[in-house]
Amino acid sequence: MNFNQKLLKIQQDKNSLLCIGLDSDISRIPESFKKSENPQLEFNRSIIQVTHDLVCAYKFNLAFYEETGIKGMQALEKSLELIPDGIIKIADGKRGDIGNTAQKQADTLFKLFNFDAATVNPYMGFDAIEPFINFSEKGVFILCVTSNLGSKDFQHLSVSGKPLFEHVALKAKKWNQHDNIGLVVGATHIAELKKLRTLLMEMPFLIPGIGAQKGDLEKTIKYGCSDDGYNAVINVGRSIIFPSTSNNFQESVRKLAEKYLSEINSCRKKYYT
Ligand code: NUP
Repeated sequence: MNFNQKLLKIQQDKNSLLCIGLDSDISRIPESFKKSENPQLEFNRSIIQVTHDLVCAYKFNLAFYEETGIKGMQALEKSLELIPDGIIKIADGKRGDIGNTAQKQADTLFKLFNFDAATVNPYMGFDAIEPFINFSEKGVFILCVTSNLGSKDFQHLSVSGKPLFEHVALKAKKWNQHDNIGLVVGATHIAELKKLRTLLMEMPFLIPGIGAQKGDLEKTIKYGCSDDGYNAVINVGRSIIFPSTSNNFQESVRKLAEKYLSEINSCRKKYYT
């Protein structure tokens, strides 16, 4: 089964578009985990234990594991093993490079770590991401409109009458021969999200920017899903994994994940039935 079909099936089976971002920033991990041999791993374990039934995916931003060196790599490897089957594991490293290097990047994430999907940067063009796309059972999310302010510096520039991000989307459509390509579209850019969804009705969109970055969840669901109310992967990181109360950590994380899932699902009911 190719990646995009696999993702859709998981979303349908679990009735969830929620992706939790395991950006386990060592400087924000609660003190109670600091005593353990590998705080990032224990922190992730405790989140996965209480949220795995609620999510379609977990996304790991690799920077938070690179920062802690060998221990970070071990935390990454072991955290991935803790995730039950039927959940997509996304490596967010925004990869892409000349062919032989990109091949190493893809082999590392897909073969060594066994991630199901990765984010890639389209700036270097097709050959820089082709090694990722060639893994047809793995997903490749191409940066299209990013959630940050700087997205306007290049992504919105008009090129041959269209913004650059639209060219990226049209190329992604063309390159999607294996049905395993998706786009990254920030929840902080609703007009662009709406436009992209009309251009690419079936393609999965990985949508960060909800919670800490203050993207509008209702509009994200309204404009970000395909016709059937699926194919948006709604990433929430800090707003779930770092609860503001210091009471029972697992209980707080569970409540936050349930809150986001229920908000997502009530918006889906409103716009897609
Ligand atoms: O456009 C993007 N915006 C963004 O925030 C593309 C991303 N990959 N991200 C990532 O999503 C970001 O690096 C972080 O890992 C996550 C958002 O986390 P949070 O704001 O929910 O904590």
